[in-house]
Parts: sequence; C-alpha cells; structure tokens
Amino acid sequence: MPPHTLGVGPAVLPYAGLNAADLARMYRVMYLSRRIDERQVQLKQQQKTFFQLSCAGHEAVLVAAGHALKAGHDWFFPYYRDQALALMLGTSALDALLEAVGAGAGPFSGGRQMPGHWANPALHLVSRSSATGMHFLHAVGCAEAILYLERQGRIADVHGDEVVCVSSGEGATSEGEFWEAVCAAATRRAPVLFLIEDNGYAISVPAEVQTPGGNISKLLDGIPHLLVSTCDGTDPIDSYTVLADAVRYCRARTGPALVHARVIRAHSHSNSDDHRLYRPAEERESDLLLDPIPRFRNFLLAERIVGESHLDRLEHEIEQEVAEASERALAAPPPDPVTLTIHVYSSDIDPTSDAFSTAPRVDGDPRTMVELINACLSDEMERDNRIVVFGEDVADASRDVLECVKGKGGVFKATAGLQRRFGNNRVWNAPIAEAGIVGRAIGLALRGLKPVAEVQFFDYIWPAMMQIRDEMATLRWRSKGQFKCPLVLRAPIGGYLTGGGPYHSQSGEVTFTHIPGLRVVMPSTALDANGLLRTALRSDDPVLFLEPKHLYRQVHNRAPYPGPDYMIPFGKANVVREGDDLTIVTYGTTVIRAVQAAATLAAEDRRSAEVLDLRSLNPYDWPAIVRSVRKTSRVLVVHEDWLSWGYGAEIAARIGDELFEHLDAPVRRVGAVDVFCGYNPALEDHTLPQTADIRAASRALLAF
Ligand SMILES: Cc1ncc(C[n+]2csc(CCOP(=O)(O)OP(=O)(O)O)c2C)c(N)n1
Ligand SMILES: [Mg+2]
Repeated sequence: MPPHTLGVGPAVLPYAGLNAADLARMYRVMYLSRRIDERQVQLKQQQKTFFQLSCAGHEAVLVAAGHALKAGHDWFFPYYRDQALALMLGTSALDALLEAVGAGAGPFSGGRQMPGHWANPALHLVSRSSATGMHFLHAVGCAEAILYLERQGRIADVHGDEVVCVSSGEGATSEGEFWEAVCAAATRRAPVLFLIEDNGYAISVPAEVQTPGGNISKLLDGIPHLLVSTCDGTDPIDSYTVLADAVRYCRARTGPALVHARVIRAHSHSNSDDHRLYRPAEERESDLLLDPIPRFRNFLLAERIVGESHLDRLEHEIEQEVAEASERALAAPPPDPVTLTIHVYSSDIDPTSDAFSTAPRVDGDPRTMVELINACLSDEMERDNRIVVFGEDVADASRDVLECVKGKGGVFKATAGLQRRFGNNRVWNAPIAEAGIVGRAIGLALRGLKPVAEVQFFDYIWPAMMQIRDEMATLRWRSKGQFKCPLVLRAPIGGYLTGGGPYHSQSGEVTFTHIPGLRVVMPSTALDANGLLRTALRSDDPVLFLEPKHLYRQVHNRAPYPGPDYMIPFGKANVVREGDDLTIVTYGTTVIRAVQAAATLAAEDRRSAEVLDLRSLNPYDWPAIVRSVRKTSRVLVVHEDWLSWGYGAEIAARIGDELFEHLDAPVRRVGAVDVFCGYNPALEDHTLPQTADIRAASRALLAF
C-alpha cells in the first residue's frame, strides 16, 4: 500500500471546497464512530452484547461519502463497516448501541439482525442482509427504478438526479453478484456509485488472493460507461474530491461510477477473529500509522482550521454522548419473543382475504393457460404503471426492429406482445444472470415498482437462490417491516414434456415453500393462472409463481377470458371433483392425472375419490384438507416432485398429527422417483408419477 498523505487533492479550491464547518463535522462523525466502536468492544467483553465488529480505519472515506451524497434524497446500500456513513446521514449513537444490545426498540432491526445492519426509510438507508455482495444488485435495481420513474414522467416520487450508493469491502467483489451488478449498471447506464473500501483483507484472505493482481479497480478499467477512480480512503479530503466527482458523473446520468478507496482495518475482522494469527506485527503496526483519526486531527490543527480547545470540547461532548447512549441502550428491554412472527408477510394486505375473491366475467372462446397468463400481465400493466417485466428473452425484440418482425415475447410466449404494447421502458431483456434478475427485481421493488421477473426455466433458478432466500424473503422481517420488496417471480416448471431431460423438467417447489416470507403458487388451469397471477400482482409480498409448462397449451384446462379484475385468493384449494371414499390432495400437473384416476375408480370400482387442487402451496388450504379428510377418512397426497422430503411429507405429517382420529388408513404419497428426469420418454415416464400410479395407490388405500 502506498504511503498515505493528507493533501488537498486535485481540486482547485483549497480542501476540495470543504469549509471549516464541513471539515469539523467530518471529524466529529469520525470520532463519534470510533468511540461507539470502542464502547461496543467493552460491552462485548462484559457480555452485554452478543457480537461486535469494528469500523475503525474506514471512517474517513465514509464521512466523505456522507458529505458528497444527500440523506433522504440519494439511496444507500451500506456495508457492515459503514457506521461513519450511517452517522453522517443522520443515525445516532443511541441507534447503534440499541442494535448492539439487540433491544426491541433498536431502530434498524429491533434485535433481529447483528449490529451494523442499518435501516432507515426516511434517510433512504436500506436494510441489508449479512451475505456479502448481494446488495450490489439491489442498488442496481433501485437505480433502474429511478431511471424508469424519471423517464416515465407519470409518477411524481423522484427527484431527477438521485444517486444510489452501494458500498462494500474488496473481498465481496469476488462474488459473481458484483460482476453481474457492474455489468448491468454499465449496460443500463444506471446511476450507481460503487464504493469499494479496500482494507486489504477479507477476514484472513489478502486482496491478491481474492482478485487477480490484487487491485479491483485495475481489473475494471475499460468497462464502457463505468467511471473508475481511486482514492486514499484514510484521507477525508482526497476521498471527498474523488467521490464528489463520481457523484457528479452519476447525477448527470452519464453512467455508474466505481471508487476504489484504500483504507485500513485497524482491528481484527470481528470479535470472533484474531488477526494476529495471520498478520505479522510489523504490518499491523504500520497500518496503524495510517489511522485516519489522529492524522485528520493533526491536519485540522496544523492548517489552523479548528483550534485545539474546540477539538477537545467536541471530543468531550462525544464521550458524554456515547456514555449516555450506552446507559440508555443497556436499560432498554429486549424484544418480546411474541413479536417474532410479525413482518414475515405484509400486515396490511392479506392475499388470502375475500378482497381477493372476485367472480369471473367470462368472454369469448376458451384460451390456454399461457394465453391467460399473458392476458393478465397485459391487463395489469395497463392498470398499474409501476409494473415492469424483465427476464431472459421476455421482450419482443431488444433492437428497434418490431416493424419488420413478429417478436419473441418469451421462450413460451407468456410475455408476447407486452413490449410492443407498453414500450421498451416497461419490458426488457436481461442478460443470462439469474441472481442478477432476482437481485435487480428486489431493488426495483424496494424503490416502489412492481417488477415481474421471469426465470426462464425453473431448472435455472438456483443461481438466484441466495437472492430469493436470504434477501427477498427476509427484507421485510429483518427490517422490522420498514422495507419490503413485493414482486412476482415467474418460473415455468416441471416435466411431462417427452424430451425435456434433466435440465428442462425439474420440479422442486418444496425448496421454496420451506422459506418464510415467500408466497408460492402453482396453478393447474388457465382460469386459476389468470386469477392467481392477478392476486400475486396486487398483493404486497414476494410471490414465486410457478407455471407448469406442460399445462401451458393443454386443451383440458382452457377457459374463456375472465375479465380484467378476476382474482383468486391465495390459500384456497379447488375441489376439482367431489367424493366420499378417498381424498387426493394434489396440485399442478398431477391434478388432471388424479382426476383421471378418480374417474376410473368411479367407473370400475364404484368408489368416489375427492380431488383437491391446492393451487397455492404457501399458504395452503389446510381447512379444505380437514373438511375432506373428515368426510373420507383416507388420504393420498400426489405431486410431480420427488417423493422423499417432498411437499407431501409435510402434508402427510400434519394430517397424521392433527387428524389421526379421523383416519381409517395410513396417509400415502405418490411422487416422482428420487432421480433426475431422463431425456428418453421411456425414462421420463418411469420417473414421473402417472395416472396408473395414482390409481394403484388409491386402490391400495381403499382396500386397507
Ligand atoms: C456470501 C457470504 N459469504 C461469506 C460470508 C462470511 N464473511 C463475512 S465478512 C467476510 C469477508 C468480507 O471481506 P471484505 O468484503 O473485504 O470486507 P471487510 O470485512 O474486509 O471490510 C466473509 C467471508 C458472508 N457474510 N457472506
Ligand atoms: Mg476487506
């Protein structure tokens, strides 16, 4: 690392245009941040807090960022070492210490997250998870929403020059999400300021092991539209000079900017790390010579910007402020455990309520599931200009050629014609980057839009798993309801394709129904797809909307267009066929197979099976299952997904637990063989549950 010198930078004005009051405020916040850190170390040593991580060494560049940007105007996706930035924007020592003790009154998460996870909607300080690098994508989505709102001109809530600042350590730039974010921001020329605080280490791993050549900004040189600059992040004036320039670049809508700031990590990574194990004493000591706080203090005195007595008084005030905040935080009660389940889902809009139950106003000839999905998207985009659609191949044509071509509109045509009708600003193609698609959708949603993002095949949803599980599903809960990301993630799912093979036939919905905070829906008919998708769009939670692609163009599940307001509440099963002797609980592609099996039982065995199509999988209609099982006393749970540890296991376990006395036979399940789906139809047929399997299992149960 080069020697750091406190200087005036390249600006013509002395101190980069910062006046004495600005510089004194910056010093104040740096000092305050350090004192809070030190207090937190003490509290942890006294076992009064549960985790501690120091921001020492990063303060200078953070106060510069706080000065270059505007709280409540620009948007901030901070890193866990960004205490000085959060303080500059308007949070307090008390806020930080309440979070450190995990108090119920903690303003960011109220005891739900570790300290250092700031959240304040009024300041535009967005809650982040603890997963490194994921928030880069949220920042890009947020910036895209800002551009959308500016261009759309119909929605008032935008200033015209907002910048989105996302900060991170150099280690986190190794995450693929960082590269997806930089590329997306540069491609879309989104006003994102990437601030990389390079302290040379990611826990114990040095920068040259993370990054080829050990220099992230050098690696990024040459990306079109991305302004790349470096600064001495231990020097607030040099940092401010460079950051102010980057902010101007973003405000002017030239593109994104990246500032690579060299800082020091004055202490171990956190209280659970000991950096003496991997950093020689000499290196640690020489880093401490670069400590920004004593150097900035000396600078202010040497330049006669602030007098010593002034600084002494200011430091004394801060000591008192931190001591008082600490006393108050220690006296604050812990969160009441009964509040734990609040803010998992929206408490304002209940998609299971009757408000989401409307009668269809049918019109015209029967249409397929994919046609009625398309019709719903079209109707809702007309109704709500916050809805945008993006994903791989979802646009009609990215280039300006629609006068001479028909347009693509999705590999299954679910989004066909939407771009032609609503324009490039509302429907666009995304690069093949599934984490990027979901992460950007989260950012779009938290800035007030209603994105409908498509994962082209469910088989390829896995790169987005972190975004879905750790980000999308947790945002509302971890921020105590202060932030939310209601969005719809559509994914064609499943097999019965005769030739789909292992990578175009996957199921796996149970992996997602297991996640609190996420709604999971899977229709089996055209009408249900239309009504449930509308509910998804008008609800306030993230929804994974799974579309069995085998059912997209079947004849048996078609329906006439039900009108632009047709909705079906979540958590309401459809009794597809009534019966008295056996209940078949199912959803998706196996509904029709269960109905066929039931028809055979009626004709050949004179036994009647009731078929329940759950339609939404989380929440699901437990009362409907209870009603039916009480009547029939025999249950078969059927799904296309693998049998073992499957969705049916949960349903069967609950029936066994709560309805045992109503059962005349064990609960049985039919699902796929626990193996991937083969390409040859003979293999696929053997893997996936067939009507004959359902019939045989039903007969066995009826004979029990
Ligand atoms: C996705 C993910 N992987 C691993 C971790 C564990 N972890 C927390 S911080 C960290 C190092 C981050 O280093 P850097 O980005 O340089 O930030 P610094 O701590 O140096 O400020 C790691 C590996 C995590 N939180 N998230
Ligand atoms: Mg680091």
